[in-house]
Amino acid sequence: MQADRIADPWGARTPYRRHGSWPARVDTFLAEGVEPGAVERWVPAASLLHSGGDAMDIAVVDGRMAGVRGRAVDRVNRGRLGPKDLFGWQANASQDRLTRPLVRRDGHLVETDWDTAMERVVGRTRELLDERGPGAIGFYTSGQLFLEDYYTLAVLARAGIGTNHLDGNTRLCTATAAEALKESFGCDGQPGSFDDLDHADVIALFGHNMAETQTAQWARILDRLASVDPPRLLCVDPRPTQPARHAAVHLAPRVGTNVPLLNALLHETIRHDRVDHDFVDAHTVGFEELSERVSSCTPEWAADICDVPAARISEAAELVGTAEALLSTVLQGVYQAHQATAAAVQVNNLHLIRGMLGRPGAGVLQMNGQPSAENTRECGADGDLPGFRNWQNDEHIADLARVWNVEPDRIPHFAPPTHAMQMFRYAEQGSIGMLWISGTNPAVSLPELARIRALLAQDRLFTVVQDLFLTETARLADVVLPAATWGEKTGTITNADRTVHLCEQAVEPPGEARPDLEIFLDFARRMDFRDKDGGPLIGWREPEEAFEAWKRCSAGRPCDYTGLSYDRLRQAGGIQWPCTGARPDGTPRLYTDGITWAHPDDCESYGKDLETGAAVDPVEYRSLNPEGKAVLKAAAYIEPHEMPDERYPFQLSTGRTLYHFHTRTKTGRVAQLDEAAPDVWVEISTADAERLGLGEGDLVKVTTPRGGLEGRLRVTGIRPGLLFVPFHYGYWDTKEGDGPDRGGPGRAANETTITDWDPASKQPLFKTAAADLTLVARADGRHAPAPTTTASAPAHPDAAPVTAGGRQAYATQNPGYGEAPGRAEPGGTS
Ligand SMILES: Nc1nc2c(c(=O)[nH]1)N[C@H]1C(S)=C(S)[C@@H](COP(=O)(O)OP(=O)(O)OC[C@H]3O[C@@H](n4cnc5c(=O)[nH]c(N)nc54)[C@H](O)[C@@H]3O)O[C@H]1N2
Ligand SMILES: Nc1nc2c(c(=O)[nH]1)N[C@H]1C(S)=C(S)[C@@H](COP(=O)(O)OP(=O)(O)OC[C@H]3O[C@@H](n4cnc5c(=O)[nH]c(N)nc54)[C@H](O)[C@@H]3O)O[C@H]1N2
Ligand SMILES: [Mo]
Repeated sequence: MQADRIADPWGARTPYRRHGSWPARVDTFLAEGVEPGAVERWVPAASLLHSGGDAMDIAVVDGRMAGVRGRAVDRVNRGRLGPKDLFGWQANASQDRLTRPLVRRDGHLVETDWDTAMERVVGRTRELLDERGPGAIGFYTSGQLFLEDYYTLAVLARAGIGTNHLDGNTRLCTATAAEALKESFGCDGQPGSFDDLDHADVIALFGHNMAETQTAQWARILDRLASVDPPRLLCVDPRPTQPARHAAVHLAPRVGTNVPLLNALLHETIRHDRVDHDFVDAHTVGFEELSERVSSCTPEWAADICDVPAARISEAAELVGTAEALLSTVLQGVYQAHQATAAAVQVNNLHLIRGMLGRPGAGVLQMNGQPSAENTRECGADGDLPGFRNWQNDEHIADLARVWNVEPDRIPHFAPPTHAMQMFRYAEQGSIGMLWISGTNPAVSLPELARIRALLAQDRLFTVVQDLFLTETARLADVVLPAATWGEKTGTITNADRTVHLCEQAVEPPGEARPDLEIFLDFARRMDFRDKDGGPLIGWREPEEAFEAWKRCSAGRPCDYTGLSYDRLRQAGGIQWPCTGARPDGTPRLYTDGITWAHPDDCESYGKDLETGAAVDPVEYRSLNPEGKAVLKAAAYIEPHEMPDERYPFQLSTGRTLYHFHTRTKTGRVAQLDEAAPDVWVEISTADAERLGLGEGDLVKVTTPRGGLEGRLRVTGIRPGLLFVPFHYGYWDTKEGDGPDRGGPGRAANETTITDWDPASKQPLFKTAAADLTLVARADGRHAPAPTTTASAPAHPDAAPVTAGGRQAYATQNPGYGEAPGRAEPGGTS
């Protein structure tokens, strides 16, 4: 069966009942003119364009990628692929891929060979180490490389260079997920499983537009909704997302007010005594204080702050309070909003007091966003130590030093690992003299872009950028290293429910582009990093050897990989960690039998004060939680730092659309996806548009104290008082490669966002700011370049043409194939 998968992003329904198994449906897209029979090889991989880990096979014809097919036997997606995955791979073959290293000479980036480029990097590293020490060097990496890349980077940065300045763009993405898990459970690690979607009777989505950002899992929910015993949904989102449209209760709070809303849900749960007291007594500390702190947080109190009717809050409380099996998911509407960690922790609290944890259907998904954000965290390529080790615990440092065969004091642990926002501050001030950026485009994705551009452009800062394309960031670099990517290199990625997939190399990278692992290993070799016995610090050369090295580092920690191997992953497909000799099939859910990693000797973190971010000291933690139970941590509401006023009367939020990925370096180069959402737009509510006499397609300017952007207006069912802008559109045209698309800076959402972050997780606030809106020019028959299939659907259906992809977006869907999950032959039909 063929379908236009731009017009129908979630594809055909395959309904199934609660506790049933999700039927397979194999989605396939082959390039124009490629017949299924012509495919020479199907090479296994998993999605690199979101955190779902959707399993897929890459079609190879004549040594080139020719299409993709979902893998029916994999439990994560049962063959389904969303539009980004069906079409996004085509970007790999873009004409403007970087194929040779570049170095800056007389102000210009010019092509060179690898030796010259790497010697320049090594030369500058040595100079800075000699003159100023390891603290002058920083690494800013990604959530889109492979586990093997991150682990290697973590070893070379922390024990090779000896710097504390290593973080990922995961800081912008899942730092709050990690922090909330540490606060509640003492340790990172996703409690739930996607399989809980099959068993839950109530699913609550907090600030998570799953329909657009995890399309396969949303298809799973749609399939359950289409059956006779559908789950009931609670959706908390100020926009009319698809989940909101399907929800039994939709709350559209004022942005930045998740904490009071959740406190009211906790209040109601306790008031009606919908509490699992046995669970609370056995597995938690802090219940009395939590009860006390939320005792005044009535629905009426929250209604005022959140600007939603008290009656709706009571309905929501009833929904979550009476669920038999409650599954909650949390994402950027919480993590990037005001009081991020405090709010995410209240979701954990709701589950803990209701005993909704560790059994089918009852679980929390503190979601990830990026495909390998989980690996960045577990490998310690972010502001954590490898294997979720605790930087404040000397035993953990000694253990890591043993794994790496170095002296413990070689591993910086005098202070918490530096977070990305602080690293950019150090680069601005000059104390960081070299910044090596891999797999991320901060000149579009960090807040307050005018500042970021200025600091990256400084002469005194030596910047290395490792990417596929000459991005906005690469253009400001001193050395640009051309990387190979997904499909061109081998390695593993771990999705948001701890499922590890192997992605195998399908084709050769273009020109002289090299896998990230090779680049890091080349640097380590040239730097000649040694262990304490004079042997090489990093003894591996191949991805599989790096994976084996990581297994040794993960042994005995929560993210234990010792039962996994490339062969095992080839045979079985995705497996959820921890996976050990004793548990060779992996672990669907954590905390099935009590809380396991919160003991003072084991925990990754002793926690932080949610208001100030101050670290709890070990002695205090030990006395509070001697037995290592889950910690119920209360939080009071604090007003957002930037509230609307006369000058900036709107609230402004930013985020995603279904068809694009981040700064569009891939999706902007693919016709099907680009055409579905070709340029930035601004969403406004019907009430505000009417009040201001504005309409669909009007060109408007959005201004904040940091800067402004222009885009066409889309009038939607978004909550009044709020504007929404997608953050995908940088100031360089991805299609041309060498020229500003529409006159340079002026369309990126981050021109307007604020340099401010959550005190506990240090995640920047992309979702809560105050803004002004002015008319630039009337629509004159034009409409906003925004999709109609998603949260950006116009309030009046006729306001804009319906989003469709036409023939070029036709993909096959084969329902019913491969009913039982089993061995992962790169399977499916054509
Ligand atoms: N299509 C697509 N999919 C992606 C990505 C992509 O770029 N494109 N990126 C991946 C990555 S890295 C990530 S992190 C995820 C992000 O996935 P999501 O978090 O689902 O996406 P966002 O659009 O950032 O934000 C989700 C919602 O938060 C709501 N929101 C804003 N402020 C508030 C608030 O104060 N409270 C509440 N409750 N909600 C609020 C917004 O209205 C928005 O609909 O998506 C992943 N998947
Ligand atoms: N205003 C606003 N800003 C946001 C957000 C928001 O919601 N609103 N969301 C934030 C979030 S959650 C995220 S995750 C970030 C994402 O922000 P970024 O990570 O900066 O965005 P990407 O476009 O994904 O950048 C990834 C880069 O890596 C390159 N790349 C891809 N694959 C490979 C590879 O295999 N190797 C190498 N070396 N490079 C590769 C791509 O070409 C691209 O340039 O944005 C954050 N910024
Ligand atoms: Mo993200």
